[in-house]
Amino acid sequence: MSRKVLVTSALPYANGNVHIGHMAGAYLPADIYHRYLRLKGVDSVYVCGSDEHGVPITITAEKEGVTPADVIDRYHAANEAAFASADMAFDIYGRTSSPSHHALSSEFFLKLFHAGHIEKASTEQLFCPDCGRFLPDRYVEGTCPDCGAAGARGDQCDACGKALDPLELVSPRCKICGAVPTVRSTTHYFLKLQDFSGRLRSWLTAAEGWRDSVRNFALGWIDEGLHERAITRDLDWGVPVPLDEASGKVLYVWFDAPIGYISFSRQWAAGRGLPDLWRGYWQNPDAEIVHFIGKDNIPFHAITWPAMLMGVGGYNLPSVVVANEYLNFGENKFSKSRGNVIRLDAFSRVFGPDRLRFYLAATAPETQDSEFTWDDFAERVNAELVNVIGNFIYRTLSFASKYFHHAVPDAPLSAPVMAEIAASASDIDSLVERFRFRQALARTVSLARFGNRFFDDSAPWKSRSEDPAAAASVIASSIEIARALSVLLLPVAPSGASRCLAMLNASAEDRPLDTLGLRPPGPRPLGQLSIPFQKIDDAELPSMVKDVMGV
Ligand code: B3M
Ligand code: ZN
Repeated sequence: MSRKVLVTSALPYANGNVHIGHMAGAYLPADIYHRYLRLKGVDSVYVCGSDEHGVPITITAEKEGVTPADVIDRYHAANEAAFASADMAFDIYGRTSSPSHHALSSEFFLKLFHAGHIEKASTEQLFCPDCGRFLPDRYVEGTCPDCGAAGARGDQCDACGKALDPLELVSPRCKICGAVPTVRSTTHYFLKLQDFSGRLRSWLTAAEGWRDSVRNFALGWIDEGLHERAITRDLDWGVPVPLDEASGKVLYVWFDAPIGYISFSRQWAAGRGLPDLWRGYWQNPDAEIVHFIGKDNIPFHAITWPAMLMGVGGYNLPSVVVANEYLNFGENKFSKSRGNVIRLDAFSRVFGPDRLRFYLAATAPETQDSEFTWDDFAERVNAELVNVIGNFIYRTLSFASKYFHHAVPDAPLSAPVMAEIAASASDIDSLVERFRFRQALARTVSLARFGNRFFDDSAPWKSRSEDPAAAASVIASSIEIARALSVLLLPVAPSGASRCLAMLNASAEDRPLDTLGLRPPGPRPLGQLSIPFQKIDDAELPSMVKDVMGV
């Protein structure tokens, strides 16, 4: 049976446009991984969709004077389209407002409730006297009790990453009207995370393939002592708590959102007319679940969500939670209020998906934050994607076209070249399987550099007349490098890489990774040639940047 993997990316809130910081963190790495697995013949399914509940949605609706339904409809459609423009290969892009998601979320709540992992308790909560309502999560802001940063939200401090309860904030203020809240009591339902401390610890300790930073962060949480967390809210937007006694309360968005990974998988299966297909990923113990997230979501994916799965039973636990650091804009965070957010749709429209994907993969914030600058973007794309990779492929193919009848010459392949291709493919495989996409891409670029050196050193333009058989072998071997580069680049820059394969008259089907360095040479005719990756013209860059930032 072939290996089965379910890849997910964090579900973006449908309350704003996705930007390239999101793309670099939780989306592009997952898409590269999923596409790579498919090339390898692994049965990979990629699930994502909109997170449509919670305070982020209701606050946006209030700010804009529209309903939450208006907000989610608008941004769900916008984000799905933006991802498509960036060549994201989701198998499904679902919505947590869907009835089947609500149903599964209620089922999860009831199972945990009846198993005794959820308890009801009365609790103190911040209440805004001016707005006349409770202030959950982001409805309140104040100073972080831990690190002292201003502007910490009721649910989390962005500065130190600490998850918070609104009551812990120093000098809290109502986010909507600025009033100083009072404390009132209300009833809520609490998930008893402490029930799972032991199992979480042994699961985290035994899990393979995790980055130390992620594992240690989660283990640190457990060491501090897990306690019950409120999983309901006094809001009128969300999944209603499925108990008569709890009318007017909804499930906390972080309770229902991760259930979306399963409910969307079920929707995907149903959409394919095979309603049980999802079970092969979620209920077959040999399958792998790989969650890609930004680092601010670690507690929810490495503690709360697995605890929920343990409590409900019958589902696979995540195999790996891959959390990335942040991509910053120069030295600053991408931030809407600072006006430096680079929207994904605008970027893809102006520069095309390949250049964005290549650059974000080449500078991926895997082990530390990385910086985006426009100059570095243009320089890196021109130097590596265009001049090293694109140029090698194009010079090889145009030589074959001109001097070898527009075909792959039927000549023996160079043994050192084949060995280098095989070594690159195997290095890249182990890097991708350890989620080191940045190094994997660097290895691809180094194969192209090797190709250029081989071409230069072998000087086929000389041997063409002096020793045609030698020239034929150089070109046939170079074409094998070009084919390997095109295949290895498919997960990163799918549009351009597919064009390269078309020029090579080769196909990406049939587990092409297995054939790298193995396929016997032609004679095969070539396809129509064109420049695979266009250069970014220095003179045009400023107006292109303006175009991207102007939306
Ligand atoms: N929507 C948070 C975020 O977008 C949240 C992720 C949910 S993943 C289940 O950062
Ligand atoms: Zn208020």
